[in-house]
Amino acid sequence: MSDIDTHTEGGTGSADVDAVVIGAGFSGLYMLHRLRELGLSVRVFEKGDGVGGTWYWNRYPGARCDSESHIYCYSFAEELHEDWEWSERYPEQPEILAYLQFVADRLDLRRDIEFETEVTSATYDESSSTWTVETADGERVSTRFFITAVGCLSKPFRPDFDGLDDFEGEWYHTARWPDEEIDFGDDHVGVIGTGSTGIQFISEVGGRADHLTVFQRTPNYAVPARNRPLGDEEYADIRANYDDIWERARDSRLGMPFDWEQHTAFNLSDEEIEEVLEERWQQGGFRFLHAFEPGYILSNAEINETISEFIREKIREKVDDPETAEKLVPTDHPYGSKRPPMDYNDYYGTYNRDDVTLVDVDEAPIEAFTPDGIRTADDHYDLDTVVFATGFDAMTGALLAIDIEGRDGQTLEAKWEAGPRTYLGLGIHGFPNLFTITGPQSPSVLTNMPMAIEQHVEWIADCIAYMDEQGYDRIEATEDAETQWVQNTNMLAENMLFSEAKSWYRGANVPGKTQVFTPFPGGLDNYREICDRVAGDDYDGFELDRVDDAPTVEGR
Ligand code: N01
Repeated sequence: MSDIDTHTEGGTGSADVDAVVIGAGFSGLYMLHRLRELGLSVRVFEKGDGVGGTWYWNRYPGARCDSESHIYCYSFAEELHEDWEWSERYPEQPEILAYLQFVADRLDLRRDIEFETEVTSATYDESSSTWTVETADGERVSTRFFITAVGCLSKPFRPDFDGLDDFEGEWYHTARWPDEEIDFGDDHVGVIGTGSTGIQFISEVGGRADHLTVFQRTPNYAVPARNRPLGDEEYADIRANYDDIWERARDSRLGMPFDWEQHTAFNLSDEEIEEVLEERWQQGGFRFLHAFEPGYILSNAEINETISEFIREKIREKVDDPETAEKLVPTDHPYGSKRPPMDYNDYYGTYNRDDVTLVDVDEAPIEAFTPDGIRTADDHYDLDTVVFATGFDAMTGALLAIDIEGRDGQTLEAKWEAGPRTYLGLGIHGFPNLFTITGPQSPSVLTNMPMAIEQHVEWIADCIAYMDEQGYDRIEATEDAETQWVQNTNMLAENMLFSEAKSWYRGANVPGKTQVFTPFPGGLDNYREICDRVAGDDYDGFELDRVDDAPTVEGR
């Protein structure tokens, strides 16, 4: 239970705290810090028993971040860079978790975080303009501001296969991995899913199990990450240039400070394009997506096909058996229209091993689990362990898992029945004083996440400071602004190649989910400018007002 006063009257005229934040990952930790700097009282509720969010839960073998470590961290405090050093070009899950623990300690954040506490509902009271947030153990806390920091990829998705209850082996979901080492030594292991997670897992576990069977529905374009230790000299150089690195990352489409060889390929011959791509292939990771300006790659079908074909050829070169190679070659979607995965450990070479089998479950779908394995439309596979690398109910799943009720008794679930509707991914009409960090229709997952998170957290903190300065109690996105923002996001997505893929960006991975493109695809740089303009224009598109029965927060 909380050590703070709670009140149960559903009260008017007072609130327990200024802000409740849900989640103690990258977003929640920084939000807590910024609000505290404003002198506000804050409670953070976190379901896990420690900080970390995504990096608390995703501990599967091979879990690593595809953003480079020197930019996959907070940029706001120099002291954090001075006292932290990443060991590799891409950080492994334990190292990211250790980083977030280090930040929580350094900023003394834990004292305001209640761990192992799941928020089940949040209800808005119009007369006092407060939210009452309720937890699974029945605690109720009233707050002026309700801020979600629940992550975009945090509600795991597991397909509902017949017979799973009868399966006599073990099964795991990568996003709920046990906090202990699993020895696959003598096991026949099956893995379902070949997205970013599956690709990391497969190349890590291939060769560590007696046999690994990969159930692939859609092949992907894995680009070599080219991970390596970060040397002292390289690190000194990063430290010396951090100001410039952050400035370029903030002012970029993807929140990454990488230059491109050429803005477009319009004036290049086929040979010159090939040269650019080969150079970027050698650099690896998201630098490959910067061979040309990423927005151009993601919207020009011709150059995209050239790049897609370049990767397809690389796959064919790496896989010995031509039939297996063709199964691994993606042809159903353009490169980048689904989140591009990274290859850390010779992913494609894994399929040259005798103890690894690729099964095409697009051709012959999984029909059911049996007591000793998986039955597909044309075969049965004996398995001791099955790993679901089947992803997430992305973007909206974690928000809708909380029973959120706004003005006039409207629930978020009802409002979003036909897909999420937000203004800037930050505010929702009908849900005053609710802020959604990296919410739907903000750049979030199309960027280096910490950059998008910092921009949101800082915007929200500035907005609350502005409201307090001006004496406003309530802020709500207008219906018009919201409608225009949703239309704008959809229009941008339709004009890019994203519309050609069945991706989790559009909710296509979860049966029955409304399919609508969810992140804002216009770039973090443009988005930042829009948000700054909105704030500079007295929060254009939001309605701000005073409330007669506005709450006071005790003890502040
Ligand atoms: O999930 P996914 P993920 N039968 O949804 C398959 C981030 N991430 O966990 O493509 C058979 O991409 C599904 O098949 P298909 C990153 O943003 C970040 O891998 O739908 N297969 C697909 O192959 C990433 O994009 C890092 O046809 C089924 C797989 O399961 C996001 O997380 C590291 C199926 C799911 O792939 C999600 O990645 C790792 C079924 N019924 C992940 N249902 C970082 O670097 C689903 N599949 C930070």
